Amino acid sequence: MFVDRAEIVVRSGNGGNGIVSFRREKYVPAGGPDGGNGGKGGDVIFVVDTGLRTLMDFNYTKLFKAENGADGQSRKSSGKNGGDCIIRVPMGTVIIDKDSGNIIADLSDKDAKFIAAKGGNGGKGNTEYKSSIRRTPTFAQAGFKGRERELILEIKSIADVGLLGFPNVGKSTILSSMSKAKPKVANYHFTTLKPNLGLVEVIKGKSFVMADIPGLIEGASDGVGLGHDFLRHVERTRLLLHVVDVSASEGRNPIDDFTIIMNELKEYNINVYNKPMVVIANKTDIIFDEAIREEFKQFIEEKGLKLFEVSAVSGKGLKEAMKYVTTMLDDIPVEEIFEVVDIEEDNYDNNPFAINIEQDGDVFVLSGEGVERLMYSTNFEDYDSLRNFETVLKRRGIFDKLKEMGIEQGGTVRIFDIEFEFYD
Ligand SMILES: Nc1nc2c(ncn2[C@@H]2O[C@H](COP(=O)(O)OP(=O)(O)OP(=O)(O)O)[C@@H](O)[C@H]2O)c(=O)[nH]1
Ligand SMILES: [Mg+2]
Repeated sequence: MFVDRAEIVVRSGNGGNGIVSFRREKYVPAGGPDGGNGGKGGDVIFVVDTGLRTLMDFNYTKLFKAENGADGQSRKSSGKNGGDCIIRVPMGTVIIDKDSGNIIADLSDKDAKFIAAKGGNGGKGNTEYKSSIRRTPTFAQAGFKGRERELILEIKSIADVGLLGFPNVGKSTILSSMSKAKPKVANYHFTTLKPNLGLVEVIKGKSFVMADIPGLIEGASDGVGLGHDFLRHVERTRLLLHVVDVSASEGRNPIDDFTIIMNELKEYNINVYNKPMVVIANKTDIIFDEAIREEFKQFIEEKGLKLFEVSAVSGKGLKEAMKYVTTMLDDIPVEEIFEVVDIEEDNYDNNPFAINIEQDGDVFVLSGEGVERLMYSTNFEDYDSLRNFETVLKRRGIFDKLKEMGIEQGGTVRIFDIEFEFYD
């Protein structure tokens, strides 16, 4: 089954904690602080891998984690940074933030790279808190948290190979016989109104995505028979399989069919016209005029195009055609077959200093990552550390906010399950 959409969860690494440590040397009774900083958490980074075609692998792995940074060490050694998590995706992958529904990245370039989740910074060790008035800081800073987010991946490229031709020539039959796709097949025109995608693998390990494009008719380049909509699908393929009913079962001559379609391609867009093309002469099982078939064969070969004579219902000749196509694709770059999409701003409120205040009766409750880390960083038995705790809250305007909200001297502030009395 061809998968062009996947949902995954990514998680960047937490920053390591800074630590409290003091030099311990022989004959030096009270050494200075030497606690090192925590290492940075790893990022989650998307990169393009031009060898990939589908998002199939994301069916098996759903969670992608970067490493956490290590805690600091004594002797002012910083903790090791966490390793990044590199996610390889096919070119043309669009990344959508599941929460907001915004498109946040468009990896349509072979060198495209996108950091979807930044790792948290490491916390500072107690060495960093040393100052002229605080010679032996007994507190350190907790590491900053990484970030977890749900993402949707989508590929906009519709296929490597597009089956095109007049209606009813057997395009959907070819797709269903060469892949697990089950497009509707019926003996009338415009059975297919939207492309169906199938994964074709006739050479092991070398699969490609094939689409049956709705039938084109004369005037398609002017919009006749939804021509424009259909032709747009062809634009985003690397190779065209031009299918012709060589049995002339509907009374048209295959050379005319071929010529009309080529004219429409040229009118529509010269780049489409110039795409690599392989010709499939289909319905060879019901040929009643060998001359028509022979004439068509000559006509195509004179153009220097490769022709395969097949029967899609019996499957005869199809495998060889697909093998040829597989090899041909090796030499056709996945260039710019993608539409440019509008990228929304990746606005994520990732303020690691954020502190929320809520009122619970008379009690003022502080929460948020900022306060969580501050708590973790504080040594409540230590006067200096407590002073630092207070200073940080003041500096971030929390005291002012509390007063605005009407806290009295001696009022209660709660952080997690610890309650403090408020004095300004
Ligand atoms: N005898 C014979 N009939 C075929 C062959 N290939 C397809 N058909 C028949 O031709 C009819 C049309 O086949 P489809 O595969 O639906 O054709 P299509 O090109 O996808 O048609 P649209 O989607 O309408 O453009 C069906 O009745 C098929 O069974 C073939 O090799 N031999
Ligand atoms: Mg069809």
